[in-house]
Amino acid sequence: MSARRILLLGPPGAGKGTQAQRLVDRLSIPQISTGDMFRAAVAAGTELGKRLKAIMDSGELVSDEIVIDICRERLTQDDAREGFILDGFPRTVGQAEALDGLLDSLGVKLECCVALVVDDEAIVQRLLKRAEIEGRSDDNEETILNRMRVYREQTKPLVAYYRERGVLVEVDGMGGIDAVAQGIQEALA
Ligand code: B4P
Repeated sequence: MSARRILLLGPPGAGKGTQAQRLVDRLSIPQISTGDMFRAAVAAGTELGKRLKAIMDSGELVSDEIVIDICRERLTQDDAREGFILDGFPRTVGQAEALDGLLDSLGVKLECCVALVVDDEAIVQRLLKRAEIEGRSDDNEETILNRMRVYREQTKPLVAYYRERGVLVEVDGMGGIDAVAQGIQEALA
């Protein structure tokens, strides 16, 4: 049986969004992507969206307060009751602690944290390629390097955080999309 309360962790461009979509198709549980939620707010042109765009274009992180509020609301919706794939959240220890409290209050536990392991060089190449295809405004070299620095300083400590809680599985993210999906399937089994 596969785990159904899942967190995908990894640097920008590791394949979190790509693999989350595969899991949605396979497990029929929702993907909760903070990046997608923020891009939707930017596209809607709200005041919050304007603030988020400036932060995302610089490669910095949105404040824990905003992120936690949005995720609390999303995780308490009906479709997340039987499972979820967290993609891009949590990204700081503060967010991880808030998630623990939220899941406790819902009477559930995170079952598996899949950490995708990818070389820095591959990340830059993937994101520059995506820039050509999708034109995302945060996929330029300067912002990518800042996102990688922010990842090392603020998000990478979560690998140890989830290892200590006994739910971490590292998966090689360097293969093709199908090979990585297979590695994740085995990790969740
Ligand atoms: P995200 O949208 O999460 O940006 P990302 O890290 O680039 O996405 P992802 O890692 O999912 O990309 P993927 O590998 O799928 O966040 C954007 C911004 O939002 C952040 O910088 C931050 O400002 C803000 N934010 C989001 N969450 C936050 C939080 N919790 N707290 C604070 N701020 C937050 O795709 C990368 C590319 O690689 C794709 O083109 C894909 O096709 C390709 N690819 C994937 N797998 C591959 C493979 N195996 N081989 C070759 N190419 C592959």
